[in-house]
Amino acid sequence: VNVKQLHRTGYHFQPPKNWINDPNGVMHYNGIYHVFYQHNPKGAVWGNIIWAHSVSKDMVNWEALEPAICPSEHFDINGCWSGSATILPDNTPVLLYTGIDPQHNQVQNYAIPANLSDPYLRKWIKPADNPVAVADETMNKTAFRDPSTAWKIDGHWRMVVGSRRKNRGIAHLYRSRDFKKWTKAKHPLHSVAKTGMWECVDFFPVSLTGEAAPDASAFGPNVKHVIKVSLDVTRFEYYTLGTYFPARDKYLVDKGSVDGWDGLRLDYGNYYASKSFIDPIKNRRIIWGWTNESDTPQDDVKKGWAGIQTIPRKVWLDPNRKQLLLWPIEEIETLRTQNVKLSNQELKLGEHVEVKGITAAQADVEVTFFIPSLDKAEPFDPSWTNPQDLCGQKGSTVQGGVGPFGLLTLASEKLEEYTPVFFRLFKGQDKHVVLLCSDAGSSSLRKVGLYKPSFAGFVDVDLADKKKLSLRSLIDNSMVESFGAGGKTCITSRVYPTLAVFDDAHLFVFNNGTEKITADVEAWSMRKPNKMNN
Ligand code: DQQ
Repeated sequence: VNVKQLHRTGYHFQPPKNWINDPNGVMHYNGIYHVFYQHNPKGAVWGNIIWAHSVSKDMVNWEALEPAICPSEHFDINGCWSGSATILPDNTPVLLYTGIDPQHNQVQNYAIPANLSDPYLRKWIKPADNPVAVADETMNKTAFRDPSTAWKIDGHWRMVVGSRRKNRGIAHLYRSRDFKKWTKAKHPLHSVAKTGMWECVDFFPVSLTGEAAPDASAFGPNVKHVIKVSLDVTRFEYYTLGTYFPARDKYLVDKGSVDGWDGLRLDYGNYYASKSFIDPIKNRRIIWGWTNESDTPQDDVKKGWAGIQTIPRKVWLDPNRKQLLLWPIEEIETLRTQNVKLSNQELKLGEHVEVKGITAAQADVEVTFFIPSLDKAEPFDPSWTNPQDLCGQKGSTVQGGVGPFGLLTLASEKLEEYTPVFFRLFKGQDKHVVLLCSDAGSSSLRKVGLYKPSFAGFVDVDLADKKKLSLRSLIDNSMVESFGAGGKTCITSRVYPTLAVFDDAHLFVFNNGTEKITADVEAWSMRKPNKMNN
């Protein structure tokens, strides 16, 4: 095996080589899924940014096409940065993107397909009336980027562009009648003090009554709206739920939905610059996110590549109406091969039981943990407001009352290396508090040059009647994408084991709490897709 490729993923979206970051312009058009992405065609570090382009019929197998947008004009000569796709009512797609101009200012441009009868839309044209939006004197010209998908109400298109004024994060609102001439609205759609630059702002409605995606222009009593921002300062994504009033283009954040660094996240791990779109085929909204490397740029140069896209996730509103749910698209299950089941597996304090018979380095695992009693849960200290700190303090080897219990993914046989993904339960004021961790601390014997965070998030579940918790992890060589409680809390980790690679990787279920737990486990080997941009 090529040692350099030890940590390459088997079924996640990657080009054969070089750097990738944000997914761009994701869309479904005439039976084909398109993903564009930020790409350096010349190396494994960020730079020379273009829009690379791949197409798919199932979002599992991908065919790489020639780059869609590259620097060529005065309005994008220094880079073609992130943006979005909008499909116009006459069924023509338009891409909006940020160009870096000769002065290194950020301007907004559009591109249209050269030939609508090409099913793959290989070639894109940049019309001469670009740029369509530039920062005025009151705005920050080098912090003005990532135009959103546009939505249309009463004959007026709207889009948002991320920005900041000093340290205030802003989603500037633009309006247009013809999609070419855009005018900035007097008030931004939303802004929050002390959050810094807002990158890759996404704004979309979710249904109050089910999992189906409402039309991008929907508003009113049957929907809620989501604003998602990628915060440059923390490198995490946050969102709020709220109500959108199109008459004055006002977004009112729901009570209890926190704007900023303590707010809800799409993912509590290595996940950034996400972008969503409506899939009309299955009537769902799908979101893609970028997962960066957690090794050094020198490692990336040696590997020859850096960055992957997460498995696309379906996104909809939790019936509790307080948060979103995210779940890997069902198409990914077509890669499942050998399968094993453990039913009613008892897990006593200190036990770990191997899930044998699958390729543990490349697997999909679903577990339900049954908790007989919550009596032994440790008391929750209300000062524990940061889940990541809490996970750092109370790792998988720190014995608890109820939990820690969960999976040891990408584990070496004797547990010199493992990435635990686990729950720990606490007794809170009036409710139990559930913590989900994905802890890279023990993931690799390599001591220097790796970022090994103890990523974690709280899981908002009510354990009063059903004392069970579910966990799913998509394991892929250096990637562990986990979904707690049906997608309430998602955590993505990148890890670089030295022993737990290929056939030497193992998977265990474990419990390190005094309360005995039982688990139903189902796991599958995951095969490579037939086509991954090769
Ligand atoms: N990446 C792009 C920007 C965006 C940032 C540049 C987010 O457009 O703001 O590659 O990762």
